[in-house]
Amino acid sequence: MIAAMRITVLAGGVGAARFLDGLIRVTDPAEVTVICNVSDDFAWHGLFVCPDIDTVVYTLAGLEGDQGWGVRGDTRAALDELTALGEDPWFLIGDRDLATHVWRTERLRTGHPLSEVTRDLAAARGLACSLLPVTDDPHPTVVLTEDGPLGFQDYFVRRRASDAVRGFRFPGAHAAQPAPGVLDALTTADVVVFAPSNPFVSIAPILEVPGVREALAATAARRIAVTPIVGGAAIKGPAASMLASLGHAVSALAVARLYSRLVDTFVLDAVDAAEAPAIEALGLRVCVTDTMMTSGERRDALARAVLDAAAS
Ligand code: FO1
Repeated sequence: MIAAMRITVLAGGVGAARFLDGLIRVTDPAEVTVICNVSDDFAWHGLFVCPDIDTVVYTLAGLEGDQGWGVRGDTRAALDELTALGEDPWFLIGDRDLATHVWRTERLRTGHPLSEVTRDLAAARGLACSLLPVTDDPHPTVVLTEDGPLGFQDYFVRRRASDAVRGFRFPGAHAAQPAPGVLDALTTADVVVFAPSNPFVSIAPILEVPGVREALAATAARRIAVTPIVGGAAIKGPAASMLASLGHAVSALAVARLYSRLVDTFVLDAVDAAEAPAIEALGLRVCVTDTMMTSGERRDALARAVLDAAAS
């Protein structure tokens, strides 16, 4: 195990959960704080679903679904009944996962903030790290497409990310307050890691919460981003098509450009090693390693490489 450092991770999506899975095995989980995107959250049949929080919880609890989200081996009896009632089953909520949303919705309805509910969820699932939503306030992503604005899950799941993206809006951002502990976790960390997450719809909405960019600028922590793009493709999800739609190259270098004023170190996959000089020319240190987290060992190795880069 690597010597204890206080590590804060900005996280959203399956890539972040897999990175965290390795991280908590190679370092003391009690020193890890996860600041999680909430801009994918939405209401499903009146229930409050937090996909990024749940993906972290299930993955770290050893329940990771086959697709990276949901609960492994979950059944879909409730969804089949809803379908029999005439509902379109476009968003696949499994039976075990459903219990989480029922429980969370009731806790929120009775006045508990999302940060408290998330803390209790993480504890109930045995997580030893701290898990914080970036904000307790409503802070959705609106995806701007040629067909007009779409809610994130409408864009991503219902319409299978098939629309060309023109931009994003975060209409709740100006009024959102960072959740308790978020700014402290940034200012007191030894290392802040941008997980291998989508820069536009996972990391950007975290940065949009007032105070987060300032805390990142003020922290003495090493700030390290892990590439979500490997060999010109996204590890998972729509990051590659979003980069292309928005006029960027689909490359790790393009992501490094987006992050160049926010981090000091960029973790690049070995297949993209040729991009290292251009990333260094942005003023970033580069760590070249294997970033494909296709096994537990590779997740651990990536986490170790990130912590080694932080310590060097
Ligand atoms: N992603 C899909 O592509 N299709 C689904 O039906 C789906 C259901 C789902 C249920 C619970 C959950 O926590 C996540 C789910 N996801 C699904 C993933 C989710 O839409 C995305 O991973 C995140 O919002 C992007 O980070």
